[in-house]
Amino acid sequence: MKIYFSGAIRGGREKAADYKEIINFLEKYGPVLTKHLGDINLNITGEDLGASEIYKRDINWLEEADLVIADVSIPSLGVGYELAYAEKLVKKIICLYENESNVSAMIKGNSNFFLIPYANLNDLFVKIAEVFEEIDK
Ligand code: 6IA
Repeated sequence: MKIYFSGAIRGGREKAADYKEIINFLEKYGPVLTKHLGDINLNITGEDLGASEIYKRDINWLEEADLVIADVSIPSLGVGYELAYAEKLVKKIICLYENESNVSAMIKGNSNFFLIPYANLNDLFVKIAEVFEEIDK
């Protein structure tokens, strides 16, 4: 099962270290196509010469993915775009968010997204494992 993990870049890199741990955990279930999201050196001020290439590559990966998992704790235009795109492709979609995050109603109110609120990463990993058990059935 190929997994597309989505998380904020220009939206803010405060959770980059968490993304890295989440990606490592998800790799137990299948290859994660977007491992760079967990790269804490991916710098939001870095020169973005290849925006068009990045866009095409990410859309190809989204099309290839069996499952899209987004951390929506940090509002991000790119993550919202990817979620809407994945929804139109009728992908399985899971949205993760830390309790108390200010998540848009366009995400929280969408019955096509399976929502997983979490208190901390340990709590999240227990919940993700439960969801994968259901997917495997
Ligand atoms: O609006 P955001 O930048 O927060 O959007 C983040 C989402 O868009 C992620 O889930 C990524 O899949 C995608 N995305 C946005 N920018 C990039 C990127 N480099 N590389 C790969 N995926 C991206 C941006 C250039 C860097 C120097 C900041």
